[in-house]
Amino acid sequence: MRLTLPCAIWILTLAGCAGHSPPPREEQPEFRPPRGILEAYDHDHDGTVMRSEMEQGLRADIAKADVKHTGCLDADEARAVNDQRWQQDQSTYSPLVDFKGQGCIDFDEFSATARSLFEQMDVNGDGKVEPKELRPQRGRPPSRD
Ligand SMILES: [Ca+2]
Repeated sequence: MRLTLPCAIWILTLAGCAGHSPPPREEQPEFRPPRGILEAYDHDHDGTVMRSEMEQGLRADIAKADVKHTGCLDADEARAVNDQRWQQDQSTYSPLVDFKGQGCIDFDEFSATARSLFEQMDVNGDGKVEPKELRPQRGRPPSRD
């Protein structure tokens, strides 16, 4: 593919800008990876989070939040959980979302964030997130074996 003239000019313009130093960045809040969400479910503190461990923890958490014992968090209950999450850690804050649109937060919706994080971090797919998966070394992806 040949470069068209406007495209070539655009590339030259970009190259010309590359010599300038970027403006100083504003102070960023400390970034904490969301692995803390999973680590909270390491009930026996052995450094490895089993899927069953996480599911049990999620069950306990929703039971605690479900103060009206309906099995589905209404707006008040969901707000209480969201407020608490926000206060605990703003950098990993993930609000409960009624994505099924049923007017309350059921266990699937309640668990969605932790479950998807688990899927991402369980690199070798063995149903547990081990220390090497929680804290992979910089520049090296965790091995799959
Ligand atoms: Ca694993």
